Amino acid sequence: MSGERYNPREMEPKWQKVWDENQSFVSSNDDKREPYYVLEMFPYPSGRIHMGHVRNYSMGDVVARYQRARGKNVLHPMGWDAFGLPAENAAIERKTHPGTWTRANIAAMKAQLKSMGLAIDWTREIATCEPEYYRHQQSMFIDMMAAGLVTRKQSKVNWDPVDMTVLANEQVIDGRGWRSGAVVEQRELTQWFFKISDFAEDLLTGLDGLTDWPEKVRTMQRNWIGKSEGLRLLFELVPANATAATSIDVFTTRPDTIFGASFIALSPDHPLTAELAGGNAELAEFIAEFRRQGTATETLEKAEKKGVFTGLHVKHPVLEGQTLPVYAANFVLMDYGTGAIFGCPAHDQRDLDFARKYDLPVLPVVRPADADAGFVVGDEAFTDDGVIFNSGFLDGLAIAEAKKAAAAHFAGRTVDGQPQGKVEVNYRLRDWGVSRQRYWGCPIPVIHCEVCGTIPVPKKDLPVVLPEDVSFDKPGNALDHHPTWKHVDCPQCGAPARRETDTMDTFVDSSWYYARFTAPQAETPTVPDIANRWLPVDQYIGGVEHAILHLLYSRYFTRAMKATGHVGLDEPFKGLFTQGMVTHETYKSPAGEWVAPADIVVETFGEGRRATHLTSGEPISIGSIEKMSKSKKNVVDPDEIVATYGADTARWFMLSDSPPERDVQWTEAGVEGASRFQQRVWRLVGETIALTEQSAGTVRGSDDSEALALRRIVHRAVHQVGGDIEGLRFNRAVAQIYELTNALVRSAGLVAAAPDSRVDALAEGVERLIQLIAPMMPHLAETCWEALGKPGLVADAPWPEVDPALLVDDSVTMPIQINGKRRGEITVAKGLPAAEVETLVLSLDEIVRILDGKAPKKIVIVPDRIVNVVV
Ligand code: ANZ
Ligand code: ZN
Repeated sequence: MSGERYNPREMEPKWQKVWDENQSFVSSNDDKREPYYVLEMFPYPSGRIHMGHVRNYSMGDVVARYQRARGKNVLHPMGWDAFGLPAENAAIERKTHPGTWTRANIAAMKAQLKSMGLAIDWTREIATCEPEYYRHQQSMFIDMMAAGLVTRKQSKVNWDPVDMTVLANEQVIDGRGWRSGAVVEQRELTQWFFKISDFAEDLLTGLDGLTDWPEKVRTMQRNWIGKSEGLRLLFELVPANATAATSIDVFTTRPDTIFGASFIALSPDHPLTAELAGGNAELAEFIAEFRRQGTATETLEKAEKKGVFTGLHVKHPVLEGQTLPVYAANFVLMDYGTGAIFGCPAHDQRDLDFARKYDLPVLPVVRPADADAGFVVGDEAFTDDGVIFNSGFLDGLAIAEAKKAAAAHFAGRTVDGQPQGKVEVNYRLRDWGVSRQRYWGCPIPVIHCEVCGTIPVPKKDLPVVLPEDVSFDKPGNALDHHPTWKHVDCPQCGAPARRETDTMDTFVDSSWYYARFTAPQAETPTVPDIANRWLPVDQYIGGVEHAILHLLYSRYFTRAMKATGHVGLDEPFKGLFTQGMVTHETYKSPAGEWVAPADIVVETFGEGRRATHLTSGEPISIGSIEKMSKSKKNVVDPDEIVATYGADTARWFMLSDSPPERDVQWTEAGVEGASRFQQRVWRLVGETIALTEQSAGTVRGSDDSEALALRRIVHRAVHQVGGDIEGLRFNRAVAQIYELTNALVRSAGLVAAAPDSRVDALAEGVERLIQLIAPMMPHLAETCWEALGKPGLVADAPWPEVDPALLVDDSVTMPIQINGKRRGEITVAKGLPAAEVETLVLSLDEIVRILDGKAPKKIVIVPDRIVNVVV
């Protein structure tokens, strides 16, 4: 075998077949070994895998293979997040069915994933678009309805007035419908919600226990839940009979700034605003404009702060005889707090912008601790900590104390027969609207009957299956347009009734798939005993773009499944890892068009690099390094990489270059380096086999400190690579393996020069090396394992044992001086007593030669330090 190059194209399919036939990665629910569940976020079947997938799945695969070798019963499944809008768009473009497109994509991507040699239990594969999956989701929806976790309420949707249809957020481009180009409006529709806000506090405190999650993800979730403790404060309208209401209820987190209040602002959606708009054309126009603008948080934050005076005033709650004007303002949202605020421009930037525009007073009431009473605010609100001033009974207090004092003050007063101030906790987290007016999603299993109302589909009638014969000729919800599908008899009274035509947000599908994997063929959504044994997922790996919604929804859904008896736990993911992106240089033609890496050649000259177009020969400019994306064409196709270099090379490179949480730059040189390493390992194995054969039957040297040194290196590498994989420091594991390989190659050279001395240590070391690379380059490892004559598959071999004695570096090297001159050195065990060191020194060839038969006059030994011989 030696001398032949390793051929991944031949070996990779071979081993994939062997693993398949042996069912190597099929995990049993009855296995008594300790379970370990590793999961990568399942892909959307867009058509082809990209390098980001390769990186993500390579990491998960290393963990899966490593934990298997550690003797765990590993669950490592794969599935498809298969519902969603792109399939409908493809159906429109290609005149096909969304299911046809989706299933073809799944087949193509599955073949690609298989070519990567992933240790996946494909018997557990699920696709969320199949009735075998979504029937269980419907069943849980019904359970959740019964448990009071689901509600129906009015909510805003994007409405395309030309196509007469609801649009998904992605279908609104710069405020216009993607197909009609019409300006999108906001409309109120009755929609289905999961009452996730009931779980706000629990989802928040639960984060404290997720210590194996990145801190930044926990922070993002905390901010998203957005707990704020504040005060509900009533402001009396003057005169009292100006409107039907007699007071305005605001929510504030800063009651300490009440003396700095200069206006009240209502949301354009506030009922009082609507009431007043009846007699106020300017206000009515303002509301209409606000509705057109949309309520995406980003739009709101960027939009200029604007408002309209309503004509109303309220009594200043602490300054006798003064009043505050009431505005309607575009930066106050109806669905937070009470939809009304008091504005304190000196200490809130939005209020300040607003006050400057409408010439309202800016009265500072908090000053920096080192400022005096002359402190004023310019264009920037003062929002830091400080001392209260200009504030009557609050003067001199710190903010926290002033908040308490203000709360106590208003609790003791009444407006409209109620306490003027009430302490209240608010959460930014809104209920989860799951209704989508789209075809390609899980039908909401509900029937609307004129007599009985809205009733769940009886479980025996599940699944509610999507009709196959749909047309996408008309814009909007093809399910709703279907001629017959929605017409059913009421399961309760038998009268003609109507099916719900909303389908579920695809985030619902991905909120419980990890639980379904534990019993993917079960007749119930889960088998609780089995789910509880596998869950929580020990290690979840995916992109940071899912840090908020997917992970929060999954955490909620697990709680909802617990409440309905489907699982017995709260938190689905024990460990979370968010990997960085794969980047690549960008290239542009002289005409300014993006050019793909595959279409160019790059030459290096000295320090510089020059790119030219492969076919046209045009000079190509080399641009910045960006996340791989189709729009910039800076992508490399995993299929091509696998065809050229093999899957192992791609996997190795994805793991090697940067820490896994950071971005990794794909370069030609990098892949080639990985490929060369593969050949180097293969050559080393060949040499080792030859050396072992040559030395068979020869007598090994006894005292062999070189062999011991090599064994130390090997055991240390085994130890460290294991630790690095457990800590998900794949790049460090790779670096350790490189070092080990270097040491083994060096040692093989020495053994070849002086046969038979260290050959056993070398053989042991190479065997270990193969085990260490097996999680990362599994095909190469199997090939080497077989060549080394090891029985079975390396995929089934236990992780090598480490001899702890070989881990501690317990030797010291002591210089030997003869008559004050350094003449040699000796390596001995640390702390070896002087008498024993003396014996060893006197037996050294060199010393024997120098002494030439005479006894030394004196030997002085400082243990672990130095040997002095006087002759
Ligand atoms: C007076 C005040 C003075 C405020 C001050 C801030 C600074 P968080 O912490 O995010 O909960 N607010 C209340 N409801 C609002 C709504 N529906 N739309 C927009 N803004 C709203 O923010 C709470 C603060 O945001 C509240 O405290 C209120 O303004 C504003 F120097 O009240 B504050
Ligand atoms: Zn009925």
